[in-house]
Amino acid sequence: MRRVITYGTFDLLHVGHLNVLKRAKALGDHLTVAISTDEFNRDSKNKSSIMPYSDRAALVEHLMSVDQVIPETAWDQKIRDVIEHQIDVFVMGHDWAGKFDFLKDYCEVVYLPRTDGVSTTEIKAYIHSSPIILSPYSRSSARN
Ligand code: C2G
Repeated sequence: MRRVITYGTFDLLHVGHLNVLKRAKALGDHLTVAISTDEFNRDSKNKSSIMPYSDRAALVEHLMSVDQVIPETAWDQKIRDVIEHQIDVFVMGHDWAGKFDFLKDYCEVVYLPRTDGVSTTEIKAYIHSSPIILSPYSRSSARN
């Protein structure tokens, strides 16, 4: 079994995320996705997601391409993940090209083209430019 891993926040899941996950899975038989926790985003990636980790993980976990979701809690967990999960291929979008070449000592490293025209940042900017409405994540009733 050829095992693939990729990492990300996957906030406001969109087709760019779907494409990289589909393409990553096509490189093997089993895909593990390490999803950045809310704390890792806040403390280390200097980014905040609209959707909490629990929702982001649930959505990604239920995608046909994805076999397993694990939390990403630190930049330096990748070598341990590759070893512990017996990973053959590490995949990231091309915006990370070269950043994870140190993993070539442990597995194949593949950078895939990003999907043009869509990003969580653009979606957030569009939402913020729209009429003011409360985020459903700030209203407990909206979640039932
Ligand atoms: N992506 C893509 N096309 C887009 C948007 C994103 O291919 N239009 C890819 C990114 O290149 C990345 C994955 O989707 O491989 C997840 O993107 P993000 O959720 O933005 O993740 P990021 O903030 O890049 O975090 O340790 C690595 C980090 O956790 C990656």
